[in-house]
Amino acid sequence: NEVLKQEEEETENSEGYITVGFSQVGSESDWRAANTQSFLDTFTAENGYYLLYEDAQNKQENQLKAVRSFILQEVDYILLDPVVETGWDSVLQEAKDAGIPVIVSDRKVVVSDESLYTCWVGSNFEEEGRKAGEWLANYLETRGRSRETINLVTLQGTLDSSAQLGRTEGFSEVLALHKNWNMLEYQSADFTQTKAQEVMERFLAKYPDIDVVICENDNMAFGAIDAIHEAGKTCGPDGDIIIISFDAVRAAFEAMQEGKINMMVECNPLQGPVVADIIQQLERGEDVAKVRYMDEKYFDTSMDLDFIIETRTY
Ligand code: GZL
Ligand code: ZN
Repeated sequence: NEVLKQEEEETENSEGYITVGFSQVGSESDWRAANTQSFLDTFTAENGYYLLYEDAQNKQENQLKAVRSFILQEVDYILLDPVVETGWDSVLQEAKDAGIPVIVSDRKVVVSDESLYTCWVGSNFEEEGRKAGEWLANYLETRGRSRETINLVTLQGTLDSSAQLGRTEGFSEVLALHKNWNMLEYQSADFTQTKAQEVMERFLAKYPDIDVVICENDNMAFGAIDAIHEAGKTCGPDGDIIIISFDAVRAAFEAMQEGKINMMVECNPLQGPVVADIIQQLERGEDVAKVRYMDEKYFDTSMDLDFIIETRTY
């Protein structure tokens, strides 16, 4: 049956394309749009790929269906951006049994057996959270506020997503070092602007003195800013409330230039080329690293934002 296998492989790739089944979280944010575009721009026919793309609309059950359909279609690779970290063991076992490598990108899976996926490419979310905390400590220090009681609230992303877990955890490590920082409340706004505006309205009604809002993505920062303005307060470097955000999409740069956001931690969405590089390595029969971090930095109003914006593609 060696001959049969050989023929099967040839027919599978007879048209010469590498078929990739991509199960994407959804289309909940500007970051997500840039992330999806990066894959659509990379996995093209002229680059030798046939991409099957499924938007799960933020629901894990849609992702399980998509992965199972990719298995039935006998794709060469499955690319999964998991909306939440758990609940993947059985479907990944099915992919493994079908001999289809699974590459995880952006958010992570937590599985009983690490061999259920080939590798993960994404951001170091804990580091992103720490960067935000360290920046805040420095910012308050330079403004002579390191002894003042600082009241904070956090707008969390989709609960149990790696971005939410890591950013909350990373920031809390720095929070623990500052006895005068008082985290009033955490609440998820699911990475969306609409939900964030509602949650922030509730925070503003409940807490008369909020000094800092930690927004676990830019779209939630936009919602928080709208709520703050509606409450007759101001935010940003010259405002009452410090806004810290994550992603650093173009619209957030614009909000920062308008003086509404103090600092944002970049989360690099351009994972298409990185995943393609991994697939090429696998095609050559090479081993790939289990974990691969994206390069990313942070931005604040002390930087030359006009120049930085010129250099960015999203
Ligand atoms: C982060 C990604 C998050 C973004 C949000 O890598 O998973 O999901 O920060 C997006 O904008 O919704
Ligand atoms: Zn205060």
